Amino acid sequence: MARLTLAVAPLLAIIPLATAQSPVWGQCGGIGWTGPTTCVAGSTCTVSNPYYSQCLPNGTGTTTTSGTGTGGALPTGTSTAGLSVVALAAGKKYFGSATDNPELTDTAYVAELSNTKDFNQITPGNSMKWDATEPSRGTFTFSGGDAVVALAKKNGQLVRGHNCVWHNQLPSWVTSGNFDNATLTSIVQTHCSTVVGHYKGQICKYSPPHSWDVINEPFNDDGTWRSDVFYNTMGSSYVAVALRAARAADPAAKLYINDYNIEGTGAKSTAMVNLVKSLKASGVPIDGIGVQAHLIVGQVPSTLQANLEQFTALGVEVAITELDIRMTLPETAALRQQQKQDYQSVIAACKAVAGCVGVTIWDYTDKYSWVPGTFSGQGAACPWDANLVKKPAYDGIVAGWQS
Ligand code: 9MR
Repeated sequence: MARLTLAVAPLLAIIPLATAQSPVWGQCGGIGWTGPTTCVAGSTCTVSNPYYSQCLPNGTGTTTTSGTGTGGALPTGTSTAGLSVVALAAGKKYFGSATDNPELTDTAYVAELSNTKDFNQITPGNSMKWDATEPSRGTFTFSGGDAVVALAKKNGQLVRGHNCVWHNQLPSWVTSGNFDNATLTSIVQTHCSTVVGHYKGQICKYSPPHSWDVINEPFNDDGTWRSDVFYNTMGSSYVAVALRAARAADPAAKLYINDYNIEGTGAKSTAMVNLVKSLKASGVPIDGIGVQAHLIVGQVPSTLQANLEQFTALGVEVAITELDIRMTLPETAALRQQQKQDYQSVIAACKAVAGCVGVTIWDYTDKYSWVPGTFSGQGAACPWDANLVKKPAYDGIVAGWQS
């Protein structure tokens, strides 16, 4: 339990403490933290992420933890409809969550992740990436990805494969190999065909990846190509090379290009439209555009639905692949209510677009969200809080599918 309640403070007073209490805003927990794990009066130890807990001041609308998992004074979600139940009722294929291997030892977390009324799809957050699957050239390791697929199979959940080619989480043998075009082309082919081939599905409704983010984040925000080892060595040809290799390795998988900041119309979305058009014109296999949707409370783009429509008009499906909606901490009741509206808007946009096949949230609980570790002072982006209590966002998702 990373959160400590002030209600147990009197009990702690009789326990000899090896260390002093942390000050307001001080660290009070997290993996590897050996300092104090209690906070001075007037503040509460609150989980930001598995690596960092912080003493946040009380009385400012923060989750003044009760230790009972009720989310304190903040409003919570009340619906019991089931997020995938309502998504399927709306004609979609899935509602899912990202997950990650270290989280799979958390029994309470896994129990909810395995609740197929909420999630009939999961995405491995890290364990199918290049650094995990081909840490040295030609040596493939699938244990992490296999564990996620095994869980999905046990639960009867779909899997989205994530990902084959990305500028990030690349081993240095790829980034620093100084390969020429022909050699890197062969490396990309081998990587994508081996990884996608490993997870190739039989004719089976569940568990084998039913879609793959073959290409992840190819563009800069202004719509120009991202300068990475693939583009710098192969030009834009790496996209077709990877897609063709993936198609050959698993002809049944839906092949996606996935990116962020392509939720609304704009230069980056236009670049995606143009790329998909040119791939289709050249006969390169492409089935879908993944819209990550790492959004900010109060800032859901008003052109989201129109943008999804311009994507599906190209003859591909779309999916919301990594949805979360972050806020500047501390959480307040008002922010939670706005977040509920924002989740509802995103889901309603997917619902309204026939070719939007499903939505995946980028983990379901703030306990394991990537946000606080990347955006300082921000978080609370997921529909469940760090105590695995549903927030109003849950009800917003249900309302979106039922709109
Ligand atoms: O959730 C992932 C996190 O655990 C990793 O530290 C991070 C490293 O880059 O990648 C996160 O997932 C990213 C995803 O693969 C692609 N889109 C952005 C996601 C959030 O950073």
